[in-house]
Amino acid sequence: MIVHKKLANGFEYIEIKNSAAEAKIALQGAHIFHYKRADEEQILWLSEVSDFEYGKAIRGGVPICWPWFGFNENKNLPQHGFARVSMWEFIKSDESDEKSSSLIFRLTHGSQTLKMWRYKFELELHVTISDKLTMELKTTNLDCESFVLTQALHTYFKVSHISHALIKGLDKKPYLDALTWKNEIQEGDITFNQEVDRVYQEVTDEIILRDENREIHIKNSGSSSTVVWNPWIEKTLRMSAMNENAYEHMLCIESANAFDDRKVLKPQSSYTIKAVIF
Ligand code: TA6
Repeated sequence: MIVHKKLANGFEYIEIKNSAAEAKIALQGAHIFHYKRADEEQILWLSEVSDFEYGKAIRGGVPICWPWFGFNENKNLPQHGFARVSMWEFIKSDESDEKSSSLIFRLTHGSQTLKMWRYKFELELHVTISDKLTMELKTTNLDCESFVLTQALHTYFKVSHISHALIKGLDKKPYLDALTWKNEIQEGDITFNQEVDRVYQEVTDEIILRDENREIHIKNSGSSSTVVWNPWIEKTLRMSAMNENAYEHMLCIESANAFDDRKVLKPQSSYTIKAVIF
């Protein structure tokens, strides 16, 4: 079942339910903010105090960072790009399989985007909601010149407690520590006892998030960089739409094309980044 819903303030989202899972996807940003498999705990974390207002990114779920990851050289432009605060078009859905629902959302250039980023583009998110959450983000360059693209599926995962969380699959990978701007090498699994904000490179294997007796797998394609982030105590206090203890129950594992993993798209070419969470 796929239902188009609207909050009292007019904020629109799509609600999806099938025999395998349920999800909610806002039209602003094609932002998946709820994904839950049947008879299981929520997999995505959503802030209890998230905004659901046009022009403000939802805090949690899977914000789409596009067409730049991080800050733009023009500091007047939004961090992580404009896609997540733009209104996307819900193009179509397919519910032919009772255990799987597929949806397509699209964003194309317009007067607002051209003011921030001068290129013509088409951006599509293909989402499949089943016992897996599959997200494919396809960028097509409709302009007459090449452009540089950095992006991320900035996925917030819910954890029982950050002290129980452990990330496997990044051992020996080089990473840029965004807290020190130093290049480091990961030693062993990632655990959390302080703020962590790292951009891993040369990522090829499946990443596993282990939380008590639960394992979540993330399989990426079209991406060799992964961002791992937990704001810990101090940064959480400075973040918008996060309760002070929010850091205890979330962490981000972001499938990205960031820093050295940036992409250059020639005119009429396309590039797809894909993440499967299961
Ligand atoms: O991906 C990690 C990060 O860049 C953090 O440094 C933090 O800024 C986070 O993204 C959230 O950014 P946002 O713009 O959503 O508040």
